[in-house]
Amino acid sequence: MNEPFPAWLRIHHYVNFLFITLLIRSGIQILMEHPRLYFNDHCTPGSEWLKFTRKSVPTDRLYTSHDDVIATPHWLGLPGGPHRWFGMALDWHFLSVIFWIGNGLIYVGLLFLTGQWHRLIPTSWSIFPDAVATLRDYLSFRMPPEAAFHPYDALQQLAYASTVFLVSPLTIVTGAAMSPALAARYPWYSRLFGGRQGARSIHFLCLVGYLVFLVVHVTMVVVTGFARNMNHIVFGTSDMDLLGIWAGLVAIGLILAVNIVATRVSLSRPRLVQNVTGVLVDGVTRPLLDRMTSRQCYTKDDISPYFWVNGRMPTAPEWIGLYENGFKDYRLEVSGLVEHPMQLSLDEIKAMGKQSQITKHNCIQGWSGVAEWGGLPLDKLLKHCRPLPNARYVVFRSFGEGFEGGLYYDTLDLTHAKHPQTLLAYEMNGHSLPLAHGAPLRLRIETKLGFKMVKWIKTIEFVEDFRHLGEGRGGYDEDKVNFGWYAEI
Ligand SMILES: Nc1nc2c(c(=O)[nH]1)N[C@H]1C(S)=C(S)[C@@H](COP(=O)(O)O)O[C@H]1N2
Ligand SMILES: [Mo]
Repeated sequence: MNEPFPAWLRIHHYVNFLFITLLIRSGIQILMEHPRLYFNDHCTPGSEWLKFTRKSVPTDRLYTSHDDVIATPHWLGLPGGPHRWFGMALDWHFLSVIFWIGNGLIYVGLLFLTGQWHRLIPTSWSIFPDAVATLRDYLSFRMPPEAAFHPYDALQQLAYASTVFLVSPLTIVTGAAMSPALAARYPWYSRLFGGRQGARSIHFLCLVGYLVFLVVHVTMVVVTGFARNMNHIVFGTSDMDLLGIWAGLVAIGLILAVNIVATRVSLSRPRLVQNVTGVLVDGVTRPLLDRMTSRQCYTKDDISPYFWVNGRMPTAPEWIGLYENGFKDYRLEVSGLVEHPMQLSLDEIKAMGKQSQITKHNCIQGWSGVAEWGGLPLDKLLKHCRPLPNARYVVFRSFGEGFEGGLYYDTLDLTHAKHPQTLLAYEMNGHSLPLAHGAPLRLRIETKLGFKMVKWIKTIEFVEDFRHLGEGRGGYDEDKVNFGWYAEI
């Protein structure tokens, strides 16, 4: 009756715990980038169902989502720290999730191949009344005799089964629903969870579920025959000696050590971590997401009453002079590897064409918002300026600086530049682009995260490679905050 745990299951258990710790720590840091949770995709301040900040959003001055960030301590976040380290938290989250899912699939596969599923999956409805009875015992602090735990009691079986077969899949599918590429291509998918914010909130509730599970699980392991339980999960024996406890503590120590090293290496060698995680994460996500085109067509009723702003307003006298004159003297410079370099006024850009679309904006920090954007499809501009055969990327440079100093820029490949919903937007919700949202011209790329959409565009340049620009990562936030260039998750 007290069947030992097979070796694969014991190994899986600790590998799983390692990745869960990495996921929880990086996840908390990601959450703190926009410490508000909603069940609506407008993210209007005040409509949160839960917030982790005391700050309220002022209405008398510009308040950006960058101002809302809460820095996480290094022991809590992975790697922790202010916004500057946020990209690294995403790197760890996505890297860990690949291994966590891989480990989970092996586990579930072996569970069914070896018949071990009998431990977890209830086979009789009596599980529910039995679980209630067990719960009543616990609540009255009556410990059942130790033998009652082998095999699992009803409550334990329900807790394990629901964590493995309900909470974990739900965490995965809601995580995926936050991908801007997936949500742009299949808007119905994120609607299943009540939109991006519903998915984000459920993803958070799953985190709470894991934390509760962890606390109860560890407590029960300790109070219901610690020595035997530890021998059981570490060595697969039912011995009563202390060896299992010590070996288990060593395993937990190793997991702690990996966490410490991961934090330290991230802070001291960020580029190294960015390169290694980038290869793996892009390798898995790019084939899935990079070919997706946006199929969004929201209606006027979907437009958000409030739309968060991000980025630092340009302070360059050149831009200030332009806006004081209603952007009449604005000239967009189109240069680089093109047959026809151009200098375009706003009127000329408008005369080249206009497309309107109502789409959802997804900021990497977590918030979203729906707006109607009007502008020139970038593809049309390409037909006029005619990129040369060796042109592979388009560089968008802003009048404005980023939060770490230095001009904001980003790059896009020609395929995405030609996407049907890629726009040089000069209107938002039927009016000319508001100053804070990027006047006179901003980019809209509807399958990617917000940071790719350069605001206050000054120049467009076609290049063969972007490694000679900035710090060589293809964009300001890629250079400074370690964001991934593809920006599709
Ligand atoms: N020039 C410039 N463009 C920028 C940014 C910035 O800091 N500077 N922030 C980006 C980010 S992170 C987001 S989410 C969007 C926000 O657009 P919004 O302010 O119109 O909501 O702009 C993007 N474009
Ligand atoms: Mo963003």
